[in-house]
Amino acid sequence: MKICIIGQGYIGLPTAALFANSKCEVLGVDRNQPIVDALNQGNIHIEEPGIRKILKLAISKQKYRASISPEESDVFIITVPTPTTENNLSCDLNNVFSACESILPCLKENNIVIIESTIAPMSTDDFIKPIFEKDGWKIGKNLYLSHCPERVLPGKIMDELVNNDRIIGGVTPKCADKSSDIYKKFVKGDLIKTEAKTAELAKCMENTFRDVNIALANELAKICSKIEVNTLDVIEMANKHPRVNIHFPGPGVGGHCLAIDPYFIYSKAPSTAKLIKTARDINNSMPKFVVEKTEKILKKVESNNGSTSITIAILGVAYKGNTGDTRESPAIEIIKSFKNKGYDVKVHDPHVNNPGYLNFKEVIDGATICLVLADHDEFKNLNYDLLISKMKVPLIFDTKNIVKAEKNNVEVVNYGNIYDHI
Ligand code: SAJ
Repeated sequence: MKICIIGQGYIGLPTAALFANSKCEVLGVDRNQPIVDALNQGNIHIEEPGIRKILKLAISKQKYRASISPEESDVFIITVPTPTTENNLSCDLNNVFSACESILPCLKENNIVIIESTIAPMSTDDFIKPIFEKDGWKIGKNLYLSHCPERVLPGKIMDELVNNDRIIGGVTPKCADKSSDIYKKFVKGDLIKTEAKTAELAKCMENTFRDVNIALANELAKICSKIEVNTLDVIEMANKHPRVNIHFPGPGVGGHCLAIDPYFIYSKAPSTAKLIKTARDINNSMPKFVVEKTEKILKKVESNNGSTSITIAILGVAYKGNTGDTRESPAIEIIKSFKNKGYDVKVHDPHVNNPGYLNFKEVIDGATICLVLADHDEFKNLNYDLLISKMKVPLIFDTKNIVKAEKNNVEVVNYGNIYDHI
C-alpha cells in the first residue's frame, strides 16, 4: 500500500515514519525543498525523541522518501498546519485547501483521503468535501474522506501515535470504515468511528478543556498575588480532593494547539462561547502579568542595591519543557516587551537552535535577574555556585515552578511567594 503524507512537520513526519515501518510505501511531501532534501538524507528538522532512529530504518528499507509534490497513491493523509486567521479568531484553512488541491491530479477510484490537521467544526462537510465533489468525486462511493485528528503530546509523539485512542470521523460510515483500516496498521489504541463534525469538535474541545483549566490556574495566581496567598499551596491542597485537578499557572499558554484551537470553536458561536473566549483572554494576559511582576521585583532589587543598569537573563523560550518548539510561546512576547522597554535582555534555551542565544554561563554573567519561562529539565538543578559568582544579584523569577531552591543566598521567586517580593 502506498501512502502519501502532505506536510512533514511535527505530526506528518512521525506518522510517515510509523507507516513506513508497517510495511507501507510512504511518500512524505513538503513544500519546503531544503526540508525534503534533508529528509532524503535522513536529517531531521524537528526535535522529537525516537523519530531519528525509526526514520533512518524506514529509509534504509527503502520504504520512505520525501518529495516536493504528491504522486498517485492509495491513501492521502493531510497534516499541514492550520493557523488562526489574521484577526486571530478563526481557523485558516488555506494550507488544507492547497494540500487538497495538490492531490486532485493524483486521485484514483477508491482512494482514501484523511485530514489530520486540526480544523474548526463543520470544515470537512462545508469546505473540504466540496473541493473533491467539484472535481467529480462521489464521497463515500468512489472516494473516501475522513477527519482523523491527531492527539499526541510533543515529546511523546512516537509513543502516543501508537498507543492513544483515535477518533475516526468519516463523511459517511463507509469513509470511517476505510480510514479505520488504515490506522490499524500501527495504532494499538481504540479506533473510534464517528461523523467528521463530531471528530472536529471533539478535538477542539480537548485542547479547549485544558486551556480553560490553565486560565483558571492563571486567574488564581493573579488573585493570590493580590490577596497574598501561596497559589502553589492552594493548588496542591485543592488537588488532594479526588475529583479536582487544577492545572498550573505559568507565563501564558503557547504551542500550536491550546493557544489556537479554542478560537476555532469560538468563531463558530462567538456570542455563546463566552467562557472559552475569556479563558483565552486570561491566558493571553499572562506575558504582561509576568513583565509587570518582574519589574516590581526589580524595583525592590534596585532600591536595595542602588543598582541602575538591569540585565534580564531569560531561561527558556520553548513553549513547553524539553522541546525546541517556540510556536506561540509566551516567552517571545515577554522578551519583546522587555526589549521595547529598553532592558538589556539575554536569552538561553538549551533546546532551541538560535545563533543569537547564549549558553548558561554567558547568559547569567552580570544578570540582575534570571527569568525562567520554560520547564526544561536543565533548569531543575541550576548551578547555584555559578549563579552566585556570575550574577549581579542572585535572583530567579521562576514562572514554571521548576527551579529547586537549594541555597539560601539565591532568592527564588515563584507564583507561591511572589507577593513577598513586590
Ligand atoms: N501549560 C500551563 N499550565 C499547565 C499545563 C500547560 O501553563 O498546567 C502550558 C504549557 O506551558 C504550554 C501550553 O500550556 O505553553 C500547552 O501545553 P500542553 O502540554 O498542555 O499541550 P500541547 O499544546 O503541547 O499539546 C496539546 C495536547 N492536548 C491535550 O493534552 C488535551 C496534545 O494531546 C494534543 O495533541 C496537542 O495539544 C494538539 O496537537 O492538539
